[in-house]
Amino acid sequence: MKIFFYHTPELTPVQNVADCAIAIDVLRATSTIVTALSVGAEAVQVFSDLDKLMQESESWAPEKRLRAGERGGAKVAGCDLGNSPLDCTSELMHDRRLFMTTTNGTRALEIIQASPSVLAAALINRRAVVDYVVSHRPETVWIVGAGWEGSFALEDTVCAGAIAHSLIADLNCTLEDIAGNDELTGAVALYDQWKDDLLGLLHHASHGKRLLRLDCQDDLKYCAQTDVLDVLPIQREIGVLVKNG
Ligand code: 3SL
Repeated sequence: MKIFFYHTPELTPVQNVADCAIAIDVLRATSTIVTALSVGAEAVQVFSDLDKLMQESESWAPEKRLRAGERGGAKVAGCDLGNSPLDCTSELMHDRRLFMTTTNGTRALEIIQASPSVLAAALINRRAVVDYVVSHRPETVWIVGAGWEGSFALEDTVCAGAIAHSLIADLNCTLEDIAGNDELTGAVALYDQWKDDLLGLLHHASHGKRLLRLDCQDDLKYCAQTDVLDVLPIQREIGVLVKNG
């Protein structure tokens, strides 16, 4: 197995696909997707384009849908929700489809949607992602960070490192055996340095600081937790993620 990490959707190759592709947006899109499915959302359907989201969701009965829209960290006017995982209560989500667009995370999912196996990962569901990869043994794995508008993000990189770190232990191999590119080696080094203070790292991250300015300190605390939800979002049809199993 070879694992490649790409810091942003823009840096991800488009001419071929991996056997398994994993999108990460710790702050906060993939953390929100995992949480929404954990409390009973029927599915999460992702869009990079707000107009397309509005069009597609229009054909759903209002009691069966929710629209989540985020730009620049803030809720988009006309949507029911922004992008806080803490808004995902079972009362709200139960049996509804969450139609979602965010600045970067939904773009990361879109860029890998042609892969035969598309997963959404965050720190909160790292173990579920690792278990899937260990049991399916794909030959090539791409991990794609959402980043922020084309730039590197510490929180996505540390999560890629956390996934690789566990895979190395579970597959009983070395970093050299599985690292497909230098970015993955860098991600594992970042995780090794910060694994005991992930919340501290999120406070250093530029998007973490942006969210703190928007008063989202509880979101950071929530998203910094590791392995707390045994939920694996997997793409069932293009753009539609459901709970695996
Ligand atoms: O960029 C994104 O996709 C979002 O996750 C950003 S935010 O955390 O909702 O601000």
